[in-house]
Amino acid sequence: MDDLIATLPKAELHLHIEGTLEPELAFQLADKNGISLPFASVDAMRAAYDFQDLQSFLDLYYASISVVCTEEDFHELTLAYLKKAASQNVRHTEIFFDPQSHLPREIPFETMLSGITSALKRGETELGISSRLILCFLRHLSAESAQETLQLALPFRDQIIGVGLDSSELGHPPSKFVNVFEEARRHGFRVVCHAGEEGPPEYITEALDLLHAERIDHGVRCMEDPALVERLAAEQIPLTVCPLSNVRLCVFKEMSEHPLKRMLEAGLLVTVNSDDPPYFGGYVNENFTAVQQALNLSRSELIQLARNSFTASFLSEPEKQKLL
Ligand code: ES4
Ligand code: ZN
Repeated sequence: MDDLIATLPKAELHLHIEGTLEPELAFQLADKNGISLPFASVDAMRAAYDFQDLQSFLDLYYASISVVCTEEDFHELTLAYLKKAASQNVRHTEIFFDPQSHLPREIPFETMLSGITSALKRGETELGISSRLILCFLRHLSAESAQETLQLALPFRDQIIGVGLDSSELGHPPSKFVNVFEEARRHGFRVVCHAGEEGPPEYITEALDLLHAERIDHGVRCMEDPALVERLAAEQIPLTVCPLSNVRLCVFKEMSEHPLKRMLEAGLLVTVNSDDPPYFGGYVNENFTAVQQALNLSRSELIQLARNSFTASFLSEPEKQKLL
């Protein structure tokens, strides 16, 4: 099964570039930029990846990214992820970035974007991995702050395929961001939204009906609402599921309780993704292996999941056909 997982061509659709920072690179950049990390060593940093919930992870995630400062740093971070993804036979990736976690550190929008996009170009030419970029608004911040961020992105509209919504879900429903998503859609951005990770199934419905999300990130709590499952299946709304993330953030106690297999059986268009790989214990293949073993997925279910990842992508139909 591990051979099949390793050799299947895959697309990754739920990956935060800030969340790919490996402790080794974090210490290297901290040293270079003269910034101190609250850990004595790489091992101590890794040992701190023990989370009670989404917020305890986010606190560490936002603190750690402070070492990524220059265009070159963003380039190095992104290229390291692309190399890892390519080594796991990921052929296409749609990457989130969080401008609002860098703007307060006085990093210009153009600096982060140039560092990331120049690495994505090298990914295409040197590694054969195609990519798209999705700007995520931080939902614990205000709608006004999201609006300001969108304005910064408008001159770079051609380099960013869509917008999403991430960070602390509870208490920050999609409805808070109706206006900014409306404007983003007017400018032609595609729309995705984290919903139903820690938040209730109602947030998934809001993401669909109020933000016009085309894809739901996580969405696992839809399983609490049979009518919603029926709708998601009928409309074939993709759900970008991150199994190791869900277990490490205590959405489910153990992998054997993860609903991924039941989601497939319900006819949902689910995909497997890594979210923030070093924090949660693995890249996309480790996520496939973990669910395969815990849920006893068949070869045909693994193949279905890999196919779904291309179907659910923002590639054009001819591009999908070439990769499938
Ligand atoms: C995230 Cl797992 C998760 N959920 C919400 N927002 C995030 N940002 C980075 N990882
Ligand atoms: Zn995520």
